[in-house]
Amino acid sequence: MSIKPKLVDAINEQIATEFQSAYQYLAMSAWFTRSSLHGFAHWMQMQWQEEIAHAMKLFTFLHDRGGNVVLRGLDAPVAEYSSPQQCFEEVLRHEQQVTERIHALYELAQQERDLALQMVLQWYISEQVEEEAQVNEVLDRLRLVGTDGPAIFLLDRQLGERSASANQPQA
Ligand code: OFO
Repeated sequence: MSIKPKLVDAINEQIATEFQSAYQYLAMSAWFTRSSLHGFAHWMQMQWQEEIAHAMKLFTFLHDRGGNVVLRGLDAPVAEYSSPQQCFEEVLRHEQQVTERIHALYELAQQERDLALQMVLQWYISEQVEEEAQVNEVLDRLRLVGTDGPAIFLLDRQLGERSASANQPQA
């Protein structure tokens, strides 16, 4: 069943959102590297890779359905943060917005009775639950340690051990 133009547009929009997320996390990774927090920088690079995989899953889906992938321009990401905590507050705010967008896209897929798109988006809905939970966990720890240098250093080492999530799509 061919995909409706309205859905093609909305999926292209979501592909851009995922690439924008990737771009933002890469900028955050650069900021952490400049701040000599290499574990945080690694965490952000893992996040960057995940976002690319999220974009590519929809990219492939749209092609499989006979829709045209049209890539959009990205905004320059924010490059400076006042602290690791402020940076992660931004990550949480961003992921909450992405969750809202995924939910809106799912509702559109329901209205347009596109079952295949709904199936694909169910994966994104549960992925967003995982993403927000991961970010909240780091943020809770950052709020707890405040500006305590040794505790931040310990957290940096822990975040440096992050490996790729088993729940990622094959791009
Ligand atoms: Fe693609 O999950 Fe974050 O943005």
